[in-house]
Amino acid sequence: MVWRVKAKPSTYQCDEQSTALIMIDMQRDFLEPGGFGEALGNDVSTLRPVIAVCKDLLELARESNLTIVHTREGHLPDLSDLPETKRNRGEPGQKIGDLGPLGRILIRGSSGHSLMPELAPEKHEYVIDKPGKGAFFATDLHGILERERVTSLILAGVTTEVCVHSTVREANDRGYDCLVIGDACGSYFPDFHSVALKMISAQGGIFGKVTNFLEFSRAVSE
Ligand code: C5J
Repeated sequence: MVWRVKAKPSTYQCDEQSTALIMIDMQRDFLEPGGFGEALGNDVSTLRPVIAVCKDLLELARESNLTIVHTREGHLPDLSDLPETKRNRGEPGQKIGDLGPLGRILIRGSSGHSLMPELAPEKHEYVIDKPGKGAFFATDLHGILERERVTSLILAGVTTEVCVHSTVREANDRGYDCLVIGDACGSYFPDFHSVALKMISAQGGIFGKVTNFLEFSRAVSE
């Protein structure tokens, strides 16, 4: 079944056999008080509206039998995969690896590192742990997508201008056809969010195309 999604700058076309949903970093560390996002001085409540849209998107992807990949940004407890430059960012006591209300900040296995319970992965879905902002860097995401014969990616998650953007750029360079669901992405900075989406779809869709959940669900149910 071919889906034709109304998008910017033009209609996006894909089919369910070769399409994956990539749900980026919907972790407590970014969305809940006491995590990494708040340690960086952000108001994490700005991201809350995205959870419900991501939940609807995940349900639609499950009903459509898409390949589903969840990503989590985080580091090994011994910090061996954490570059010094990244470790040094933030206020003393609030850096990656320090102990916060949700456990060690952005460390694999701590409660802050886990995915939001509303968006918990199902058994057969992929969960990619990534040390960087882009989901292809230092992970086997590309291999997984090749094995699943995926060529089209539907992207959502947080934050729009950081990990979503980095992943879209990496995916585009690897030849994936990307569609970003704008209202299923969020940023602590509303102006960054809208500019980041424009940067993706500008210049003829230089990194990919952008739509919203309503348009995507319309195309799926047509
Ligand atoms: C950030 C992310 N914002 N998942 N990570 O540091 O976007």
